[in-house]
Amino acid sequence: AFSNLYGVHPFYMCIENDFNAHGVLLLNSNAQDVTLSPFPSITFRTIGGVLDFYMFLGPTPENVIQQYTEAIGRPYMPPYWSLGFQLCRWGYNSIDVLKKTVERLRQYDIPHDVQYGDIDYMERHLDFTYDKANFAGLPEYIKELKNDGLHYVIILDPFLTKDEPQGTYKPYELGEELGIWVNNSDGVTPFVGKAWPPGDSVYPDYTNPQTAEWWIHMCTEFKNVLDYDGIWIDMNEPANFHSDHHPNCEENNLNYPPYVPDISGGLLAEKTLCPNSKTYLGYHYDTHSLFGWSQAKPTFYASQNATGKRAFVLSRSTFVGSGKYTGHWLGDNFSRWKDMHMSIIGMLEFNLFGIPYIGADICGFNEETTYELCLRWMQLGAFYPFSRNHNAIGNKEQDPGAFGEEFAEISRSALRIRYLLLPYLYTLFYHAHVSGNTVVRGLMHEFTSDPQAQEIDRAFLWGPALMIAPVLEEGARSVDVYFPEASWFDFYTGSHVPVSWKRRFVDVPAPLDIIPLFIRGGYILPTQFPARTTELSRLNPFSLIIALDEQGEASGSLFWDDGDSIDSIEREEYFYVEYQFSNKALKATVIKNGYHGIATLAYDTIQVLGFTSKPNVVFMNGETIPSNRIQYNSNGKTILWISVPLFQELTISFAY
Ligand SMILES: *[C@@H]1O[C@H](CO)[C@@H](O)[C@H](O)[C@H]1NC(C)=O
Ligand SMILES: *[C@@H]1O[C@H](CO)[C@@H](O)[C@H](O)[C@H]1NC(C)=O
Ligand SMILES: CC(=O)N[C@H]1CO[C@H](CO)[C@@H](O)[C@@H]1O
Repeated sequence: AFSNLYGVHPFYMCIENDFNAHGVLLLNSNAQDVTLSPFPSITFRTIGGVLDFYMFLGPTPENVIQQYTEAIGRPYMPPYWSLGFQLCRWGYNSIDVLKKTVERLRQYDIPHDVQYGDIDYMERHLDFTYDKANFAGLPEYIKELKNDGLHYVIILDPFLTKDEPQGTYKPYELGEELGIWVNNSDGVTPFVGKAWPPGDSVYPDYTNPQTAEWWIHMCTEFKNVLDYDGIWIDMNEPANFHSDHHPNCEENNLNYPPYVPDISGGLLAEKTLCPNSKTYLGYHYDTHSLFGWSQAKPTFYASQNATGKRAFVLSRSTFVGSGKYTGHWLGDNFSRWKDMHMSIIGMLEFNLFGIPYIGADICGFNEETTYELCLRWMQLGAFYPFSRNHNAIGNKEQDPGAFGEEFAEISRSALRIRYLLLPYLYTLFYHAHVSGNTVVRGLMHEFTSDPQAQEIDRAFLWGPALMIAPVLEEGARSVDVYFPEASWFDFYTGSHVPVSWKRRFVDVPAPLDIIPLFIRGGYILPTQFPARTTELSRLNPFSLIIALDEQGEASGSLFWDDGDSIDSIEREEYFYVEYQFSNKALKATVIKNGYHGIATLAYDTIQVLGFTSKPNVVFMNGETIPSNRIQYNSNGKTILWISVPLFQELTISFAY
């Protein structure tokens, strides 16, 4: 039942009985089993390499991940556009279908920032080509999308056919000349496998620095053909359609070791290369699990060098430290309710692994989805850090424009909540990048000593402050939500949830058009009015949602920059403001004012959740706010309409 997936992360975090957390890494890339038993105990059983253990002492779960990512590399800062909604499918099969799909999202005004091409955009599945018959006009269409504020991501596979007529396929011929393929055990002839392209394929050995140069060169050259913004690297486990039945894989201890960990198919070579093939760093036996990792870094620089902008890389295979260069999606899942639930667990895991840019294929990849599953998945997926609807070839369409008016409307409203909250999400990525925090986290990170919270895998948090409790069952119109010890506010109404709900599971209504969301008292969330793309939403006014805790206090921060230039943090070209609410007053303190684009941005509303009565007077920077600009609702939600530049220091006090 348990077998290998796409990557290896020999790391765990443990919360002890005294609620102190620690983490352990076994930095080892060989094939391995990890077994848990109820003693409690954990057993690593690896068939090679060094027993290189690292301990991270916490004591909190967030401390463990900060320490772990300090050791392995902190996550990269994603471009702002890559936090927008993304659409893909394998098997548009023609540019007309692609255009129609994009057009219906536009018709329904569904937020849409990124469009993908899967392998069917290529000519006969050859990397660095596009299908000039079925996708005639693709380069021009990509320009059109970009003019409309969208971004375009291409897929590239890590295998190249060696069987094209001589003189017609440069990527292979140049690589052959450079001698950069993974070789057979003789160290001179390339290992040959079978993958998507016609004929047989060779595999670039990304552990070789020369391969990295070749790859960056090919990607940069291809940018002149398709004006892409990011690169999606698939099949980099690496995948081979042949298994052991092929000529290679001689009988020896590397190919057939005395012990084989629990691998699907029971062979190390199953659907991949022979373990005794040679890479620059050593035998594939030792480097297999590093293939995707070694490809991520040169792809990061390829994306950066080709576009001149912040890199965007999405990799299927990952290893310890991959998060410095790439995001990840959870792979080829199925359109099943169970897989939707599992995606929350996968998302929480990859946040522990230092890869917070994570999500699953919304609506499911394999098999046919259904209206209700896909709709509930659009709602959940609106809260994946990486939010992409993706479908497999041959399945009926499942983009949010494909199911008619009601579906489109509900998807649109979930995505508009995402877009509203993007400044908060982007700020969480800033904290992940500079301090190593998780972006999405389990309730146990914030409520560590609550045994119930440790068990929750059906709800999750964005940072410390937003709880997402999706519907994960067919036909359900309510969700059993656990409320740990804190003040919680209903996101939609701003009402305080009853004190009696604390430390209890409560059945919360969730009609088809609602995903239950709760804001935690004690936090200030920066928001921005949504739009169809982030290019447009980034121009809109900002707001603050101030959710008070029991002491009437709250805090938060906002990170902002141009969203897509390289190393804006390292070059100090950013804006950072901290918010503090106490003694009935908000104070915004600008810590860093290094981004010139901040000048045109302003706050237009401030919302305070949790006042028990209407304030008599409100002062902003010493001046009285006219009473027609203050609205107090009986549920305690207070709204102020203001107009203040973002860069200005701000003090707003409420008098009774
Ligand atoms: C693979 O073979 C080529 C010659 O075909 C050679 O130049 C290269 O160094 C070899 N690489 C490895 C890692 O064996
Ligand atoms: C291009 O890639 C190389 C790595 O090969 C990197 O050192 C360099 O900084 C990159 N240049 C730009 C402009 O991104
Ligand atoms: C085959 C496969 O990759 N299945 C994955 C589908 O998605 C779930 C959750 O996202 C994973 O747990 C499965 O491994």
